[in-house]
Amino acid sequence: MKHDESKSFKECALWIEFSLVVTFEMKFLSTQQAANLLGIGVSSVKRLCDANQLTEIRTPGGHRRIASDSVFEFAKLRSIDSVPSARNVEIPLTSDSLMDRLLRGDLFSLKQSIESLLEQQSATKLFDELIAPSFWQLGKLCCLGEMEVYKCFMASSRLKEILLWIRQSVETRVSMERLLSNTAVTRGLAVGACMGDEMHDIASMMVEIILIERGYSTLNLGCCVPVDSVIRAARERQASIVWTSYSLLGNLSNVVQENHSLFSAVHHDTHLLVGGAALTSRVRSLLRYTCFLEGMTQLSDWVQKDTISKVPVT
Ligand code: B12
Repeated sequence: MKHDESKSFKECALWIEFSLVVTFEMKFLSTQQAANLLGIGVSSVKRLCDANQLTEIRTPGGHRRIASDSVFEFAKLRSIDSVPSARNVEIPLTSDSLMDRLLRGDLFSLKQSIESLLEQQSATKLFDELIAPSFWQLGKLCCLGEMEVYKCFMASSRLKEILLWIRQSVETRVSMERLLSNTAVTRGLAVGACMGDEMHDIASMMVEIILIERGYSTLNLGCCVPVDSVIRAARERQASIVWTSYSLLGNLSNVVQENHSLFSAVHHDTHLLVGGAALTSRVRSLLRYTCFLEGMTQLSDWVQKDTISKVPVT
């Protein structure tokens, strides 16, 4: 009750502020002003303009100006549509809007959008076609100095929170399915780690989710893991898969050495799956592994083939 009252007070305040700005101050707003009023990001405002949901004109210099009454109408329509405030506007999930929302810390509504997306399409597509490209773009902006590097840390840790949440819900779904079909067995254990100095562990978290979804139990050791620990975990737990991911190669000869010890220690009983943008064809020619995979869709296909090849021929 208390929560609702404070929420409606906040909404009223927002609307009063909104109406004052719209009525007395201006007819056209900058994209930033429209974004502030709607509680969304600038790139989302631009997308709404492109989708003709907001009316825009262009200044002689080519900048967008948004008609304030179209912003007003948009916010009003959205709140009538049982959306409690203009802040909760459902924006289509694209790699731009995803990054926008991660940077704004809009995790609650982002989770809602991801949840509805995962009802229509696979996690592999979400990972390969939305999340990965939005982080590549973020990397480019940081390199060009157009984005503060601390924002990259911020977006990454928020994404990791979302990935943990996806993992949790995939795990729950898989164990429910197992319970309903009365099958307690998994396809085996997969052990994963980013080794050496590697702390880019987002792709590795995605691998874990896809493997859980495909019926494996997993042990993700995280990042900066010494190769000996990976070997021990794989052997003691009799892993059928070990996965590693490489975004940044520090010392190439160390990376090659670690990879060779891992491969020779486990390859008799275990598939070594590797991936990551740092594994160029030259680097790959120096490494030993069962399979190099470019993304989650390829991983999913590989798992499928691996299972088919294990089906006994009668
Ligand atoms: C996010 C990020 C960070 C975050 C990492 C957070 C985290 N916990 O992961 C933070 C801010 C901490 C960071 C730090 C650094 N970073 Co950084 N970072 C990035 C960034 C922007 C995104 C990486 C990412 O997570 N992408 C999302 C994933 C999903 O995409 P992906 O890795 O390509 O994976 C896809 C496929 O390759 C494949 N895949 C990958 N691995 C695997 C494994 C398997 C088994 C399978 C099946 C598939 C698979 O599937 C994925 C989905 O399609 C990249 C830019 C870029 N272009 O990648 C730079 C980047 C990787 N970072 C870079 C650098 C240099 C650094 C720092 C050294 C910066 C600094 N000066 O401090 C440090 C180093 C930290 C360290 N010791 O490792 C460079 C590396 C350059 C290089 N190759 O030599 C990059 C490329 C940026 C750049 N253009 O310069 N970084």
